[in-house]
Amino acid sequence: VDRRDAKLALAHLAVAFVALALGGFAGLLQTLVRSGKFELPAGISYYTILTTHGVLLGLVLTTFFIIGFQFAAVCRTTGALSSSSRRFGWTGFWMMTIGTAMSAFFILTGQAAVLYTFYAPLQAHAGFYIGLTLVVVGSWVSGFAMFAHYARWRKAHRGEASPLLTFMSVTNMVLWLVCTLGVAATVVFQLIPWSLGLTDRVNVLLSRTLFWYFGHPLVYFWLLPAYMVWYAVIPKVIGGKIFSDSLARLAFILFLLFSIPVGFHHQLLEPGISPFWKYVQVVLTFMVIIPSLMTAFAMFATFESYGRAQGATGLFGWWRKLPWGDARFFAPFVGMLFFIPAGTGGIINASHQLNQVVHNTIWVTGHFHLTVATTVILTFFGASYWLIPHLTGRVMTKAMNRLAIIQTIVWAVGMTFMSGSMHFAGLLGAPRRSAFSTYGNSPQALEWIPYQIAQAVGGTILFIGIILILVIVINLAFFAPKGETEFPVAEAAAPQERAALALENWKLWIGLVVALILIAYTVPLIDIIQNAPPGSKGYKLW
Ligand code: HAS
Repeated sequence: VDRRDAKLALAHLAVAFVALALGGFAGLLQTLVRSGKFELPAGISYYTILTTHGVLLGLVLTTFFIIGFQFAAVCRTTGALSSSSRRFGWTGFWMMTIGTAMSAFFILTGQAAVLYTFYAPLQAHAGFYIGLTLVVVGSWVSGFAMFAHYARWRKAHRGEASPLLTFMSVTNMVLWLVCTLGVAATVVFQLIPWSLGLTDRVNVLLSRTLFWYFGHPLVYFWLLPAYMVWYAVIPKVIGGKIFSDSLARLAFILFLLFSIPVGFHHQLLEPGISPFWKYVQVVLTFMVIIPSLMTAFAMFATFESYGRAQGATGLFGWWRKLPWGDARFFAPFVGMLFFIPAGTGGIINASHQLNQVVHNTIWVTGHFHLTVATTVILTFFGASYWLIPHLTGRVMTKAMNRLAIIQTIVWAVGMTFMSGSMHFAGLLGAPRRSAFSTYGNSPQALEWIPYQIAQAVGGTILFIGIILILVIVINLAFFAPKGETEFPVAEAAAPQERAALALENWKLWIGLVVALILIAYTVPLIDIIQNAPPGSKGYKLW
C-alpha cells in the first residue's frame, strides 16, 4: 500500500483502537454492576455506561476499522488513490472523528443515555444526533472516494473483473450507503427536529422501523470485512488458494440483496406491523443465511484442499496441517468456530415463534457478543497482526505472535463465560439492558444472579484480553522492529471464471436491491404513516 494511503488507513485504525480501550472499560463496569457486587461512583448512570459501550464498540470501532481496512484492501489490489480520492478520504475521516467526539461528549456528560439504538421515545440532546449524522455523512464521503477510485480502475481495465478484495470492499460500501439512508432519514427528519423542540411529537414506530432498515444490514457491514479476510487472506496465510473466486463474489452479492429487506425480524413483537409483512421479512431473513452457509462450505473446502495438497488423508487429516502457531490464522479461525453457535443462535432469533422466548432477554446480548464481539472482532484482531506492521513498515516478533495466541485464548475463554451465561440467563427470562435488580427478591430474578456473576467473571477476563490486544497493537505501531510485512492476498485455485464479470453488473444488482426493498417496505411504511397514533412527546433521562 502506498505510504500516503497507509497513513489514511492507519488514522482510521487508531480511532478504532482508542474506541476499543474506552468502550471495553465501560463494558467491564457494566458486567460488574450487573453482578450486584459493585456500584458506579459519583451518581454515574448505568445507562450512560451502557450507551458509551454500545456506541463506541458497536458503531465507532467497527465503522472506523472497516473503512480503514477497506481503504488498505482497495489500494493493495488496485493501486494508490488519486490525490482527489485521498483528499475525500481525509475529509470523511475528519467528519467522522469530529462527529464521534461530539456524540461522545453528550454521552459522557449524561445527556444522551439512549443506548446504541437511540430508540425514540427516549430522547437525547440534539448534539448527540448531529454528531451521529456527521459520522454517517463522513462515511459516505469516504465511500465516494472508494467508488471514484474503483470507477477509475474499471475505466482503465475494460472487460476485466476487478480484484476480489476491491470487489468485496465496493459491495460492502454499496450495502452501507443504501442502508444508512434509513437511519439518516429518521435522525434528520424525525429525531433532530424533535430534540430541538421544532416538533412536539415523534412517530415511534416509524423511527424504529427506519432504524432497523439500517440496523440489520449494519451487522453484515461488520461481518463482510471478516469474510474478506476469510476468503481472500486466510488461504494465503495457510499457504493455500481461494477455493472459488466466483462463489465468494456470489456470496457477497447475496448479502447485498438480502441483508436489507429484513429489519422486521428485530420487530417481530412490535404491534403496528401486520403479521403478513413480518412473515415476508422472516422468509427473506432465511435467505440471508444462505451466503453464510456458502462461506462455511468454502472455508472447509479451502482447509481440506490445502491439507490434502500437503499429504493429509482421511476425513479430518487436514486439521493437523493447519498453522496453529500463527496468530494471523489462529485468531480468525477461533472466530469461525464461534460463528457456528453464534449463527445457530441467529437462526433461533429469526424463527418467528422462538423469537417470543428470547426477544428483549439477555440471550440477544449473548448472541451479538458471539457474532460481532467474537467472530468479527477476533478476525479484525487477526488482520491487525499483518495490517498494522504492513502499514507502519515493521514486522511482528515471535514474542508478540505468542502473546497474540494467548490473547485469542483469553478472549475465547472470557466470551464463553460471558456470552454462555447470557444465553442461559436469557432462557430463564432475564431482561437485557437493565441494571442489577432482584425485583423485590422475586424467586425468578434470584435465579439469574449466579449467571450475572459468571458474566462479570467473563467480562473481567475479556478486559484482560483488551489490555493484551492494546499492548500488541501499540507494539506493532511504534516499537516492533523495522522491516517489510506482506499484505497477504491469495490466488484463486482456478482461473477467474466468466461469472466474475456478470457479478459486477451493478445496474442489475442495485436494481434488484431497490425492488426487494420496495416489496418488503412500501405497504408497511404506508400503514405505519397512515395509522399513526398522535406520537410520543418523549422521555429524557437527563
Ligand atoms: Fe443477529 C439480533 C438474526 C447474524 C448481530 N444480531 C442481533 C443484534 C445484533 C446482531 C447486534 O432474527 C441485536 C440488536 C439489538 O440491539 O437489538 N443474526 C440473525 C441471523 C443471523 C445473524 C439469522 N447477527 C448476525 C451477525 C451479527 C449479528 C453476523 C454481527 C456481526 N439477530 C437475528 C435476530 C435478531 C438479532 C432475529 C433480533 C433478536 C431480537 O428479538 O431482538 C445469520 O446471519 C446467521 C448465519 C450464520 C450461520 C453460521 C455459518 C458458520 C460459519 C462458520 C464456519 C466455520 C468454520 C470453521 C469453517 C448460519 C460461516 C470450522 C472448523 C471446524 C473444525 C468445525
